[in-house]
Amino acid sequence: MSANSFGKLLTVTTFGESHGPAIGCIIDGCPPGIAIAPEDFRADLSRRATGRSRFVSQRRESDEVEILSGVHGGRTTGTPIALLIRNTDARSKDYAQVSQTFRPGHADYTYWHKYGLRDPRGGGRSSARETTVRVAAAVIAKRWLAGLGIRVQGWISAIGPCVPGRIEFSAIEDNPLFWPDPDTLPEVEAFLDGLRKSGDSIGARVSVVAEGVPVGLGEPLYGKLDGDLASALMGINAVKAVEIGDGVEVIRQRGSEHRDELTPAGFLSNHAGGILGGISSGQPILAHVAIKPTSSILVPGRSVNLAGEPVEVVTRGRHDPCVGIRAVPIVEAMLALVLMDHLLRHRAQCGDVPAMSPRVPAPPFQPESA
Ligand code: EPS
Repeated sequence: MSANSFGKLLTVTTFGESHGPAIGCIIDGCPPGIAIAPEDFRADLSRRATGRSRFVSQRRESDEVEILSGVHGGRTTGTPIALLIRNTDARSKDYAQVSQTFRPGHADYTYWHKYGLRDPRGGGRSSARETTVRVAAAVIAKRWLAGLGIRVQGWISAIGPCVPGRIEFSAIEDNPLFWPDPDTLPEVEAFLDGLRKSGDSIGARVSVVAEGVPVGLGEPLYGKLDGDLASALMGINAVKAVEIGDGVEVIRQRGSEHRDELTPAGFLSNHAGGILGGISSGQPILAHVAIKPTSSILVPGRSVNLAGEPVEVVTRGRHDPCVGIRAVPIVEAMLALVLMDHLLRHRAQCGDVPAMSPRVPAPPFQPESA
């Protein structure tokens, strides 16, 4: 499988560049009969879109999805689904300077050295634009998962030094930052405003939970659910770390603290993040992703040009001060696609039983403890 495709039974191949005519994807292996229409993509695509608030890139794209194949009469047919989104607001002149140099911290450098040439306009494939079609593909996956009682929700769990005091699920979609704590929202907004004025950028932590996932998804040893999830999440541009459950905190934990004890009524905790031995436990799947600060910033930085001479780089254009904000629906998308792929894989090998009915019930997800 090529490096632009992921999944085993449900595969998604993305194509296109940020400043090319269009971006798109091919979804193969999708079960027939899922109801889907072009307007069904709008809600999730607008959650990820640029131009939604002063805290994100001001590029304006309509992100209208054209369904080219695989859907007839409003339902998936089981044949490859092709989705296309045209780029309508690329401003390539912003990249004239970048074409002769390397932005410090950007993939400019490695793409150039690997391929010996690059499409500098908009960062090409290294742009966040590519993630649009992953989110589109996952609209179909989320719909299929919802039919099985599985729901995926992401939120921002840190922006630089700002951490939410609590996680209120009902508040996440009420603000463009996906910030789950209304009390500390003004503080984060003030922080981001100051950052924008300084021309700098900041990193972020995105958390995601999938509830209603049955026990039994994931295959030892090279098809572990957490292994595939980590690969899918790390495959998002700008991701520098992935954690499952308590993640790096396990370093400080004792066995007696970390283990999730069992009673006939179910698990008593979820330090494992819903995955034991690479296989889902029936508990909520919980993952966290660290997103680096955007490298295209106005703060001058040292670099070299294509001739290897020292230069000072200042990157102008319509860049995100915190690209992690828009990553929330992308992280949800990758989790949904991995879960759908693994559900299909589980069915192919084991059939629906017993994975579709957990033997030990899981307690509901407690956002406060995330
Ligand atoms: C991006 C730079 C900006 C963002 C873009 C990601 O685009 P431009 O090349 O026009 O300056 O707007 O994000 C999107 C267009 C999008 O849809 O996510 C980058 O360098 O990654």
